[in-house]
Amino acid sequence: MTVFVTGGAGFIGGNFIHYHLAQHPEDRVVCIDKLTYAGNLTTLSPVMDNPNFLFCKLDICDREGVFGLFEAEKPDTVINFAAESHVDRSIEDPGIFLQTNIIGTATMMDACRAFGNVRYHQVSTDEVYGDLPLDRPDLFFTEKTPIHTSSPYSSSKAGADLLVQAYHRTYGLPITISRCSNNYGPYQFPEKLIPLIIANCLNNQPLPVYGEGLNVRDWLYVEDHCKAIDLIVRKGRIGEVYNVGGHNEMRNIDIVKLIIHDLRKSEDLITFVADRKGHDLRYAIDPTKIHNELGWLPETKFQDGIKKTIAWYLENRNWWEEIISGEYQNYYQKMYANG
Ligand code: NAD
Ligand code: TDX
Repeated sequence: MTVFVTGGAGFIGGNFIHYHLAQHPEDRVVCIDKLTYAGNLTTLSPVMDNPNFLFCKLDICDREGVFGLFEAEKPDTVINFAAESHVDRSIEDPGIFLQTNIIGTATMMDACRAFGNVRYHQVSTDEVYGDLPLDRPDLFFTEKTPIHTSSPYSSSKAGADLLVQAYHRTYGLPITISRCSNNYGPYQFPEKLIPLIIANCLNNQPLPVYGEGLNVRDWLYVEDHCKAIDLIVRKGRIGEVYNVGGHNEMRNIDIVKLIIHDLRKSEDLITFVADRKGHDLRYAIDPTKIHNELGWLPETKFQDGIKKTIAWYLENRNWWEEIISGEYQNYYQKMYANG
């Protein structure tokens, strides 16, 4: 089987490629990635020499390039991870989010249709459901929760998600969709909360916490997300949406303190900064459907996953130091200057 993985030089796509080649060594994996600021070829260096792996630098919005690659490689399955993924960047400049997340998704599905209705999986997000109130711990997102977005990022992901459902209903494209909660683990770009806090702790820099740090996220170790996607692609029902989440809700401030204590740093590093505009209060996934239908359950407990993640950032300083010393510095200065 030949699998196209878009966005494979990024955090989750990169972890997925490592997982897939280890679990299914008989498959051929072709990675399509534009190598934006978030793409990093070092993440893929362990598999670059694998004869069953091919890397292709390509924009998923480049119709001609995408159709050419389908013609040459004849994929059986496409898994679309490629996206602009950072909420704060979408608030600064939404345009590229609409382009990559919506037009890019349509382009990949058009190619799937043109080459014999290729099996397509969309990596969506729990952010399409908007948020839940902090004082209603009894409420969770199910697959039936209405789409109700807050940021340009989540709106662009919701647009893509709906388009995927439309291609199934209108053209019969064989699709599935996963909507996952917040991931953490190796190879996550240090603009996101957990790697940002680890990197700043290690450099004794202030730790920026938005608002009062009371917003709640439902954290899942990235490998558990990869397992869920692999299961859905192989055994999921065509046309269906599956929520993926770990029942592991935590307040941002508690995550920050946990990392501080693990690294034996001081809570004095915590700096409360201006809140994110439109900041979602709480995400919480109900994963009953994927559990009942496909037997999926998260395997990594947060206490273990966060230790593994911190150890990875300690052992792979080159990977993230190279990022934070480059162009990313300009972004960081702009975003956190008035903290
Ligand atoms: P990421 O930003 O780390 O990686 C995105 C990758 O996509 C990068 O390698 C980038 O170069 C590539 N890319 C961007 N635009 C492209 C384009 N036009 N053409 C080809 N490649 C392009 O993102 P991530 O955190 O790994 O997220 C992957 C997917 O999972 C996204 O679709 C995101 O919406 C979804 N998701 C993420 C989380 C999370 O917690 N990170 C949770 C749920 C869902
Ligand atoms: O410096 C910070 N300080 C802070 O308090 C940053 C970067 C974040 N935060 C807060 C905002 C959120 O409440 O931490 C929480 C997590 O923030 P992010 O890591 O930016 O993730 P989030 O906005 O929750 O979105 C993530 O989960 C869903 C991914 O980035 C998305 O791609 C995914 O769809």
